[in-house]
Amino acid sequence: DQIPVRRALISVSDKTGLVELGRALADRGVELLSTGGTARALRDAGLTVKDVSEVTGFPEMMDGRVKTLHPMVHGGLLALRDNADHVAAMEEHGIGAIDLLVVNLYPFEETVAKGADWATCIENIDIGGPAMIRAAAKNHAFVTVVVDVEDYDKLLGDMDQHGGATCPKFRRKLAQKAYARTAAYDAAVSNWMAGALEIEAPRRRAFAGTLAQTLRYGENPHQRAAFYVDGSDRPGVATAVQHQGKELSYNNINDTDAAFELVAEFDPAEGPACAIIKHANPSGVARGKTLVEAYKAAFDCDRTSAFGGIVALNQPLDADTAREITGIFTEVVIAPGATEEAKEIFAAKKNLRLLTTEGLPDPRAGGLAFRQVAGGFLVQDKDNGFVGLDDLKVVTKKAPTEKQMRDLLFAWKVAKHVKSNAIVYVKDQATVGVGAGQMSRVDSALIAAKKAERMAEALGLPQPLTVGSAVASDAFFPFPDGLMEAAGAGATCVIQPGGSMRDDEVIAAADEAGLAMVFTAMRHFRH
Ligand code: 93A
Repeated sequence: DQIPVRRALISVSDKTGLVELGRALADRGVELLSTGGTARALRDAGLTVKDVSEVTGFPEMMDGRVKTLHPMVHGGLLALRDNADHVAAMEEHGIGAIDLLVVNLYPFEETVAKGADWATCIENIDIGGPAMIRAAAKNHAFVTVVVDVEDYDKLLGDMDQHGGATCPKFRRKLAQKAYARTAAYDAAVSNWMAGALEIEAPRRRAFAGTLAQTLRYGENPHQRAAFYVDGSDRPGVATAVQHQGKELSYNNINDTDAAFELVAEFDPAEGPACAIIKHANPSGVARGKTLVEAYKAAFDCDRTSAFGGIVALNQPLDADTAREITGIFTEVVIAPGATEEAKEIFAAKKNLRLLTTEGLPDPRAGGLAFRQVAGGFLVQDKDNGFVGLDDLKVVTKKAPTEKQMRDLLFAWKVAKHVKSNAIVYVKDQATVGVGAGQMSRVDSALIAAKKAERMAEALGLPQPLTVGSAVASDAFFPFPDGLMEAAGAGATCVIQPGGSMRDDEVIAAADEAGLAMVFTAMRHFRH
């Protein structure tokens, strides 16, 4: 049924559009009730408002912690207008019906994002607001509840369409949105506490996200999609500034994230690095003396796949690199900044998206990773595992040289970001073959080597760059066969977790082939 809006309670922290809404409601003959600050803002604009404290007969107290938590308010929101007992109770206690509730909550998420202290965050947990929202949403058969500034115009539109009343369908939609808001709000509180108390993924219990953007479509055009953000200020695709080009797609966001998280493994203090991503896997990753050299070396790993790829840099984009990147079709470039000259070079390429961030994400920072399955979703800690030189154990007769060690660690960092089974060949701080996502480790080794052969042909090299390379495997070699495949491609040293039942056989095979091999004792599955 259509319910006329005669009496509204407005209590908002974000006062955007408040005066316009108040005036529009007053023009439509709606009586306005408000809490302290909201009432003041409306009065300052010349509107007539009744204070909630006048309705409750209680002053706002305890620093505003108790202002609307009163039967005069909650009775007015919750009473069923078609229930004789409810109506009698209203009459007996002088409770007036509230037909419209407009609330937006204390800015808890923004307060946390600003890095406020514990006490300030606690004080910004809204109690009265969510209580009213939940009450009004439950009673949406009679009450209209608005929690989003964006819905003010829609509210007025619906009222105008129905002679000052709202229609049931609209109220139901608003009620659904209202519960989404209070659920996300409480999840944000719980998540903030979980973060501060360092509560690990399996004990989190609630997960927060806010709708940031509705996407044109999902992984495929027939799938609808949206981007939710968790409010963290981690540099990355969610917090980046887009300088040009059309809106990012679902796949763009996914790949840009993969690219930036990977390139962030390479400390910019140790020199420039570049990662090029296709379908969430790297087609090439390299360091260079200059950024443009890093880009070229990453590109040379697999020029075919780099077409239409996503480029991530660990240092601000400069003009030389910008010029080089525009040489082929690239979807997105993400970097911790860009020079004005670089931006100008990109400006000529209308379809190329440039994203810049404030710094790089910390690959060792904690966080959560989600995976959906039928009937639920899996949650785990982000893979922020790390192995350094001191963690490596040489298991073969031959030990890697210092130069080989550097390439092994490089390959290991990349392998962490390649879909399992991952085999990564590296030479001179650049990938020369990446084998991703195969069901058998042997096939990943084979594919990576094959791609290196093809690149050697394209570049006119006498032999594939896998000859004399370092090779990484994201998990142990269960049998010597995968290792032998890598040796056959010319790898001379190997990094892998170890821990297979047949480690002895694998080590013996490595010794026989004259390989140097190190164990990390940590694996990096990525399925
Ligand atoms: O501190 S509260 O949890 N206690 C309440 O009873 C209460 N009622 C409304 N916060 C409460 N509110 C919130 O006050 C609203 O959700 C809104 O965000 C804010 C509006 O305050 P003002 O009108 O004084 O600016």
